[in-house]
Order: sequence, then C-alpha cells, then structure tokens
Amino acid sequence: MRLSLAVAAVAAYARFALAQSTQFCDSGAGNLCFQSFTDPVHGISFRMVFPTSTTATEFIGEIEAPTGVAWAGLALGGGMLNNPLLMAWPNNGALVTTARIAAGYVQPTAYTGLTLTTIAGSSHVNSTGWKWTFRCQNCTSWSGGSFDPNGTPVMAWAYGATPVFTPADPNSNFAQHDDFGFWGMVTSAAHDANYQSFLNGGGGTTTAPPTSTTTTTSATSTPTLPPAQATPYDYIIVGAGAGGIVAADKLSQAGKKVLLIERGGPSTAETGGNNIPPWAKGTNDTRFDVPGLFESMFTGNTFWWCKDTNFFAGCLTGGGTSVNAALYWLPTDDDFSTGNGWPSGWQQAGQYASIINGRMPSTDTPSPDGKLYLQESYNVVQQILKPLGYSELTINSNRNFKDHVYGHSAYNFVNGKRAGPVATYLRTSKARSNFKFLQYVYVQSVVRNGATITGVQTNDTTVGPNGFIPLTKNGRVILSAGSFGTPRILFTSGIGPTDMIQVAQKNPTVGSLVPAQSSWINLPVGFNVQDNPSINLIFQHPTVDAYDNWDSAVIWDNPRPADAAQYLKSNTGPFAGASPRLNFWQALGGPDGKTRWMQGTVRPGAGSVTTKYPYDSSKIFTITVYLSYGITSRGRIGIDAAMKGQALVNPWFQDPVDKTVLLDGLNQIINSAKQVSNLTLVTPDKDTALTDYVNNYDPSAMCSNHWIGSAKIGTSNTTSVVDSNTKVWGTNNLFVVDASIWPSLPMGNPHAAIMASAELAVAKILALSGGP
Ligand code: 6FA
Repeated sequence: MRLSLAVAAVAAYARFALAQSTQFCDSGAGNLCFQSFTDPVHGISFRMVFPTSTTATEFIGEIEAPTGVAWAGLALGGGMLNNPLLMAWPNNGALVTTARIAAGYVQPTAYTGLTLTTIAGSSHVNSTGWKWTFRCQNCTSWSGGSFDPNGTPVMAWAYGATPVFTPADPNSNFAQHDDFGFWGMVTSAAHDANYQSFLNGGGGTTTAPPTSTTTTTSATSTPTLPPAQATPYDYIIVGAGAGGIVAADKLSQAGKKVLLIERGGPSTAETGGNNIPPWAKGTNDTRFDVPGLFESMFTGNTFWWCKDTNFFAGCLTGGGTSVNAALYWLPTDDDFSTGNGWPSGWQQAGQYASIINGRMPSTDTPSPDGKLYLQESYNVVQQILKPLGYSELTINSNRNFKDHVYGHSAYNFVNGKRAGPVATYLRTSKARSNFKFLQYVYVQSVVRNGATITGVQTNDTTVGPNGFIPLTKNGRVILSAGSFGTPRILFTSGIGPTDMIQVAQKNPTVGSLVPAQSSWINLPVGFNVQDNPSINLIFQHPTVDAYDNWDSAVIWDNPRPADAAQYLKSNTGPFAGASPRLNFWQALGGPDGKTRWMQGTVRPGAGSVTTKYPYDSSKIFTITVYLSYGITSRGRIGIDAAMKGQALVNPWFQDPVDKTVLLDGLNQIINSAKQVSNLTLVTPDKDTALTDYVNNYDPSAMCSNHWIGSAKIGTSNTTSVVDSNTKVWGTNNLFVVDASIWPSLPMGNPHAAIMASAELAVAKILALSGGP
C-alpha cells in the first residue's frame, strides 16, 4: 500500500537488540586491539580502546571511512542529543576534527569539556578513504551523561554524504546527517596493556609511533584471536522477508541445514522488538505488532526502513511484511498464468493459495470481537460503486473474482496483532535444530568460483573468516533480499548488466569483492520492473470520521483514550486493524485491445490534501486507485555510486495506454461520486481537471512499494535472470526467491502472492537434482 506521508526527520533513538562491536587489532596503530563496529551500509568503522584500568576516563578512538564519506561522527551515548559527538572530515588531504554537543535537533555547538588529540602516525587521508586515530581525555562522563568503560554501552554513529559548509574550519556548520545508527560497544573487552606504551611511543605527536616498539610489545602481550570458525550450510538464504522466511521454513522442514541471514534486527515482540508506544508501556504491543500503528511507520524514528534505496523497504525481521499495511490477497489463477509471464509448471496458484491460507488465515474482521470499526468510508464508497455495477463479496473467499467487486479489506492479522510470515513460518523454523537465524548481518556478495557459489561474503567477521560463510558440498544460496536488495548483491557478485557491475566495482567498500571481468555473467538484472501506478482521490462526507488522519502525534503519542484502553484490554477496536477499510477491483479495456485491472483501497483520513477551497480535515477519506494486473509499463532499477538502489527508469506510465486506462477508471469513480448526496471531491478540487491532476502527479507519490521483476523468471537468459526453477542463469547453485522473480504484477497487493511463489519455488528447488 502506498502512503503519501513524507518520512519526517529522525527524532529519537530506538532501544532494540543491537549489533555489537568485535575485536580489531590495528597494525597501523601499534597493533592496539580495539573494539570495532562497521556500519553495514556505508562501511564506516568506529573503534575504541582503553587503558587497563576499568575506571579509565580516556580512550583511543578511530573513525575509518571509505572515500565518499563527507563526514562521520561518533556519539558517546545511544543518541545524538546531549552526548558529545566526535566528528572528522577530510579536507585537502588532511583531517579536520571537532567535538560537538546538541541539546536539541539543531546545529550541534562546540564541546570543550574533553581533550582530543589526533595521533598523526596512524591517521591518514588517501585515495581509498580516511582514518582518524585520536586520544580522547575526560571522555567517559560529561554534564548529564556518561558511559561505562567496562560494559556494553550503546553508542551512535552519524554519516554525512554532503561536505560540511566550510571544510577547512573545525567550527563549520553542517547539514543534518544522511544516516545514523547504534551499536553496543563492548568496552569491557577493549582494555589493552599496550595503551600507554603506544602513546609514549609517539601518539599525540606529529610523528608516527616507532613501529618496532609497538610491534614488539603487542606481539608479546596482545595475542590475536584465532580466526572465526565458519559453519557450512546446505542452504544459505539472504533476507528474512516475505520470500526468504517461507523458503527457510520449507527447506528446514525438509531436513536441510539452513542459515537465514537478515541485515536488520527485531520487529514484533516475538522477535525481540520493543519499540512500544508510550500508551502501551509495560506490554508487548510494539509498533510492528499493533495493526493500528501502521501509519506511524512513516514519521518519527525510522530505524526499520532500508537506508540504501530511495523507496520504502523494510530492513528488519519480516522485511516488508513487518512494516506494511498487511493487506492480504490470495493469488488468482491469472496471477500465475503464462499470460502473466510465468513459465509453464507454475500454474498451481489455487493449491498454493490454500497452503498459504491454511498457515496464515485471512480475516476481514480484524478485531477479535468480530465487530467492524470506522466503517463510514465503507458505507459512502459502496454508494459510489453499486451504481457502477459492483457486487459486494468476501474477497478472499472468491479469490478469482476481481471484476466489479468490492469488500472489506482482508488482512493476515491474528487476535488483533500482526502475524504474517514472522508469526507463522519463521516461528516454526526457529523450533528446528537444523535452522539458524542471524540478524544484523549484511551480505555483500556471493563468493563464486565461476558458475559455482562457494558461500556468502558478509560484513561480520564473527560469523566466519573475514565474514565468509561457506556452503556444504553441493550447497545452495538463495537470495531473498527483495527487489532492490537482491540486484545489489548480484551486481557485487559480478552478475547483471555490465554498467551496474562496473558501478559496484568502483565502490570503495565492496569493489574488491567484484570478481574479475572474465567471470561476469551478463543478465538483465534490474530491467523489467513494475510497480502499481497509484493516484489518490480525497473526498469529504459529513458522516466520515477521518480518525485524526492517523497522525502519529495522535496514534503513537496521544490516541483516543477509549480506543487505546480497548486495545490494551482485549486487542480489539480500531487499533486491531490497519487504516484500509474497503478494497475494490474492476477490469478495464484499453484502446490497445488489452485489459488492465484497477484496484482501489479506501481508508479514512488522508496524508496530504491539495485544494484552494476550505475543507473539514476531520471528515475526509482517501481512495487510492491503482492499476495492477495487465499493466504494460516497465522500468529499470539499479544502484548509484554509493550502492543506493534507485529507479534508473521510472516504471509508471512508460506506456501511455496505462495512463489512459487509469484515467478512465478514475473518471468512472468521480462521475459516480457525483450522485452520492453530500459527498465532495476535495482533491483534485473543482478547478483542477483530472487529466491535469494525473499529468502533474509527482512520480514518486505514484509509487505503491510493490516492486517486482528485477530478477525476472523466464525461459531465456537474454530476457530473464532466473530459469523456471528460480536458478540464476549461468550459475550452478544460486537461486532467487522473492518479489524480484515475479514476471508481472499480480492483481492485488503482492505479499501473499510472493509467499505462494516461494512455496512453489522451494518445491522446485528441492526436486532439482544435484543439491544437498
Ligand atoms: N504488500 C501487501 O501484500 N500488502 C500491503 O498492504 C503492502 N503494503 C506495503 C507498504 O505499505 C509498504 C510501505 C511497503 C514497503 C510494502 C508494502 N507491500 C504490501 C509490499 C510487500 O511488503 C512486499 O512486496 C514484500 O514484502 C516483498 O517481499 P520480498 O521477500 O521480496 O522482500 P522483503 O522486502 O519483504 O524482504 C527482504 C529482506 O531482505 C528484508 O528483511 C531486508 O532487510 C533483507 N535484506 C536486504 N538486503 C540484505 C542483505 N544484503 N543482507 C541481508 N539481508 C538483506
């Protein structure tokens, strides 16, 4: 489901299970053994080492960043506010450094309560990046805060992609960070007996510490840890979203030794999440559990979104299924038809729809008391639809009926809480001893010897030597990292169009992982993508309760007291459902002789309203009108130099007939709405022609977050990326099981269809000879 709400600036930090630092002995800094954390997206490392005293008030720190990082900062506490922020940036081949502190979400000012000394011999700026090694004195406590030099305090990092305003000036102002994150710094394991001798040997001066002294000392008293032992797996699955969780469950159920790797952390309480609204403190009702908090995903603290795409994508356990509206549509037979691009052998949609529904039952009365809440917009919209010849149905009981039908929005919520694959497939996997789940581990590439994959390269050196996790003999890797994540891994692995592999090759963090050009596999990764174009119509009607437009300041901080109390008591009421209340479908013929399907999603309230005329924001509702099955437009996605996923060619309305057809559907709705008494169209307003409204629609607002097709399935390696067994062409043992393989959009919001395709994909993978 698409939302037009913008992501607001980050305003707070989260308390969730965090990644932890690991040991890093720096040969460039006298082999001092630091605790080090590397952020998985930008590749910036943050390190600390202390004297042997467990009550030390100083440390030696390092920030090491690849080229392209304009500035980076280490906050000495789990948040940007009221904690000293140690920052550095390169300028003309030298480093400029500063200590700052911020009391609000404003420009941090200079902080003078500590002493910073750059250790020149270990610091540098060169062609691959920059490194700042520094001594920080009087640094473990400050007015209003402190951290434990002998525990696992939470630290925060910040990254800026834009240079500070006056790079030569340590007091320069700078724009808000582009990204930030948190980790647990294991300071208890960061005390090194060579600390003082390193400093005595030259630290803090403009010359390097004498190499012989520091090398000798550390060699005798700082044994390096043995390399991490790697466990080989039959199947390594990358990404715990809709596709990956199903794949992992089916393969572990079949007795295979399975590793599921997720780059993000917990989501629902069951997975360890504890992002709980103030009104539910003391309960397990996290943002990801409570359906009515869906709209709060789009403001405030946004640790759950992937930071390396321009579009909304969930980077946490459950992937998109933990952050979406959970609209749940069992796939139609047409969705898996050859006409929709599936190879023959994929046409058992009915069978797999019932498997999915058996494990994750659909409900259109999400409140466990069986009552429907906030139904006013439903009642108004059916007055629009009935004169157009629509019939009311229980949609998932009639999954193949998608023409002129409407019904209550269906979800896979259970007992008033988000369920989805996390509370079903992942739960059963976790009970098996042959299944292992890693969170906060980022897979950079698959490691291959020509056509044979030998394992995956991660950013986590604790999971294997240099972060490598191997496969067992005949083992297989399945990429389920989503429509943007899977292509990124393929590009870094030398698989895809040449231009994208070259972009990955030039990236300072992952470029060295790209194999030699002689083993690149040229496939149309990123081409053929689709996403539903969607347009919002906003109406006002006196009977409608806009539910405060789902404003986060209300639903997260100050909900209607009776509704919050009802949910806390029995998981019932408005908070037991997400915002949508009604869905409808209609087949529309186009001037090109093709049929396209229109889907509508109706919800009380609106994210943004455009009109010159007064309106009552407490009585508005939105109809989001999408074009789905049958659309002909395709776009292309790829990466930029920072490996950020983006649309190289927007997928919406590339074929003008898609726009013509959607305009036809919108016109039918608007015309029929005219006969509903007291109903006013607010956006587009009466001065704005529908065609102009659609022509001027911001393309990014047209996005529905239903991306598919970036590693399309097919029968030819010139037009598809995976074969009919979901195996990547040109490889022996690399598969893709996620939204990327979908050849064309399904009829409805896609996560159930993706899960059904994952069920069938695993059946085919298991049946394929040569595997473990
Ligand atoms: N689909 C529906 O059916 N109903 C909806 O209501 C609905 N709404 C939304 C919505 O409101 C939003 C805001 C979004 C973003 C999507 C919505 N969708 C809806 C779409 C649906 O959620 C997605 O189509 C579906 O989740 C896609 O499933 P995939 O398996 O293809 O991909 P996911 O994004 O779910 O999972 C990928 C996982 O891989 C993530 O957990 C990610 O963190 C992980 N990952 C990515 N790169 C990785 C790497 N390099 N290493 C390790 N893990 C990685």
